[in-house]
Amino acid sequence: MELFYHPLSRYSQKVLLGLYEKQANFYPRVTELRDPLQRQAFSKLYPLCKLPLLKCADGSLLPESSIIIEYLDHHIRAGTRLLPADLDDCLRVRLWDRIIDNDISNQLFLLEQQLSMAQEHRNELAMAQVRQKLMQVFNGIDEELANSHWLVGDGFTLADCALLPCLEPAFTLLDLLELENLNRYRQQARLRGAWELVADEAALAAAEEMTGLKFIP
Ligand SMILES: N[C@@H](CCC(=O)N[C@@H](CS)C(=O)NCC(=O)O)C(=O)O
Repeated sequence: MELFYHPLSRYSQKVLLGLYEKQANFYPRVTELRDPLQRQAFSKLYPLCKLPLLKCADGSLLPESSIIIEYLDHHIRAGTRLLPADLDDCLRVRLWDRIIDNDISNQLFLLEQQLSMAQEHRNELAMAQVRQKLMQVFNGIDEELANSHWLVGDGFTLADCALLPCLEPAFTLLDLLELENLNRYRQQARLRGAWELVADEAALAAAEEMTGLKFIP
């Protein structure tokens, strides 16, 4: 298998986490979509031009982080079971996965976009609304975590693969320190071996960009 991804993309991190949890072998294909040549080459593979993209062992191509993780969970028996066998638990996992992608990850992206603009061009009202919605979702997650170790029950699942890449950006952009259960979850996430691998690669990529060691096209 080959994974086309970028270490700083949240949806890529979600799939990397799934791959490490499943102890899967794969060829890493770091793809820089800010480079016009790489973007052009990648768009021939996947015209919607979004990362991550999995090239399966049979050569077929699979986009969309949640679908990739479902594929991995179905085809690889080793490692963590990311979609529970029990149908009700599985539906809760899928529900949280959707909520996290739509109502956290994509909203964080909107906030980050606004913050990358000069102050006078920012839409402060829209930013406040996004922040309020995000706080609502994180309050719900905090309540959920009062009774469960990971997001859905005691086992690490697809829902956690979706949430972990959002945690540090969310703690940077929002005031989440008073959410006790979420803070406990954050500490425990930092100690998860698979996440450490993903976070280390992201930190290295961020440092290379900051120091100018890596040229951003
Ligand atoms: N729903 C997709 C979202 C993928 C996505 O938005 N990827 C971003 C990077 S995090 C991307 O490739 N953006 C490039 C672009 O839109 O040009 C998934 O779950 O994989």
